[in-house]
Amino acid sequence: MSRTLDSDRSPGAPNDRVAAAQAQPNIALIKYWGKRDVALNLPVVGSLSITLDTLWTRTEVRFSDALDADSIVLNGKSDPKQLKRTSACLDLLRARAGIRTRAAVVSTNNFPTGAGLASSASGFAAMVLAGDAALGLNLTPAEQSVLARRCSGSAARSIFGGYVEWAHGSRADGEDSVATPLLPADAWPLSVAVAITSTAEKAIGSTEGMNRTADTSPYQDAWIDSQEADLAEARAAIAERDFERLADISEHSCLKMHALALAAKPGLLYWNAATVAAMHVVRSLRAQGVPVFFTIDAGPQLKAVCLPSAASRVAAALREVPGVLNVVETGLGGPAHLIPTAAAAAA
Ligand code: 2P0
Repeated sequence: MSRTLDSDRSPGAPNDRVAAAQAQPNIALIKYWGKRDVALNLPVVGSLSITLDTLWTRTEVRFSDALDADSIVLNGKSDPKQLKRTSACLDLLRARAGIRTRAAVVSTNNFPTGAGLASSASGFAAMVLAGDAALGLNLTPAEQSVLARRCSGSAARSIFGGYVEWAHGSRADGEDSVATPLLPADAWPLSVAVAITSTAEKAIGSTEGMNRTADTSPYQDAWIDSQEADLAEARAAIAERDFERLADISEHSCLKMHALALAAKPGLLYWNAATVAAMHVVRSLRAQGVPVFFTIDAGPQLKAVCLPSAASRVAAALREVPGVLNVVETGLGGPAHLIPTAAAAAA
């Protein structure tokens, strides 16, 4: 590699190591909530998710000797609040490569950040893929999933497309707490309508919420004890393409996670009035025979999962709910993947 003067090493210097990647958010049907090891970010339970397709994060990672600090630009703005987690994730990549080089990260989401749409899942999955490629680490998807998990738990699942299970694992070092793909998206296409009821950043982030729940909720043991049966039920429903069975177990897992969090001290209430109104609309549609169920994460958005034949009816019904600001329709998508750096820059 040729040497360059420091003054030449602005973004784009020849010996910079740069790559870009896209990842999509995922939605857990069997929820992750709670950590068995905070430092290694190991979950107390396994979880099972679907990866989406039209919502994405595109991220460029540029390691450059010209930099004396990491930086993150999110949706066109420097974002110092995200810097600590970004640097921690970059540190894992640097440790793998045996380097100390700082990096500039530029990331764009085409959906609201921090409002329960799992921007940390797609964000850190994209960062790990781009960082891996920039540094030439040649990680396997499983290794990428383990690294992404350390950055944000649900990011472990966004490495893969379609139906994905993330194992809680039993090893103390966490190397077996990795996601694996269960079924590709096109093997059982489903549609998802995301009812956006607020674009504000949530007051209590998932990490803090989980830790508070583990420390204070009286239902924590029951949550952990019942998770394996829920996962087995969801796996069977997916293997049989049994929508009703998947609907029942998914709503159960969602409501159980929220019951657990509601019982923390102080209780975690992630829903607003429109979230609850949308839950009733989905239940009413299902009672009329429409193949649809809801799931809700650590935020006020409701995700209605349905068979593609019901997608337009479900989206139209959600648009009528007072307080629903917007409904985003999507299908199931593929794995995180590399993209040209120009595509990330243009995002
Ligand atoms: C999930 N959530 O399974 C659950 C359900 C939210 C509710 O994973 O602390 O951002 O970075 O590991 O992955 C959101 O939590 O938390 C989440 P960290 P993460 O999708």
